[in-house]
Amino acid sequence: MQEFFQDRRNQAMFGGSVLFMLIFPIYFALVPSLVGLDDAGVSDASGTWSISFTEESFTQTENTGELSDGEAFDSLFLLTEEMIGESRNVASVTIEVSCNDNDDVGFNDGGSGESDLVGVSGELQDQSGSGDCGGGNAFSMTWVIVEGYDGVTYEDEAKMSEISARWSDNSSARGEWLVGITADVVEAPFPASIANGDDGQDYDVTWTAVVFEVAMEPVLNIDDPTTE
Ligand SMILES: [Ca+2]
Ligand SMILES: [Ca+2]
Repeated sequence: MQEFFQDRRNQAMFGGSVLFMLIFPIYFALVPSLVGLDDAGVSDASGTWSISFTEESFTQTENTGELSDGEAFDSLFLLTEEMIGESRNVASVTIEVSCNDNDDVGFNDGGSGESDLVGVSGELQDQSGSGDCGGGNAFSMTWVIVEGYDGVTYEDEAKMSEISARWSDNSSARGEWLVGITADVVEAPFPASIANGDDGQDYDVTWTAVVFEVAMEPVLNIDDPTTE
């Protein structure tokens, strides 16, 4: 046996065999999760995982049409369980409202908005915002559903169930999102308004929901015995 190990080539072969003896049982124990056979036992496997994300965005755009000063428009965005899918989570929902007041010069319009999330699942806080037309968005609101989501792959040593829980949206954000947009039309005082008049403003509205799926792959960081 000692002679066997004196040969450097035999040492390497033996080390390689040990390495595969270790890797294969681990690999096959994890195969069901790799191919998506997610039963309770497997889903709670612990170890070092490479966690990655597949992302999809749902976008809805609309224009409010011409609103007079103080007039309101209800913008609705429906985010359904069917759109999200069972294995995916909602990272965030954003509404952006922009306008371009080209009706008059020197009397820039603006707008304001207020959410009503009574038709949305989860404990989400209502928001409000306001701003001027031109120069980017008049206002925007973002609801972060899964804190810290950035879509970047990372490694973690944990149970699969812990990682899943970390990235869960807890079934919130589903339903009918509503933001009421109110026009703030500014025009030159009379009699300048005769020449420089402005009796309305329209607003572009963009809703974006970011939805993602988590994938976990085992990281096999077993020390190679041939290099020890
Ligand atoms: Ca104006
Ligand atoms: Ca206007």
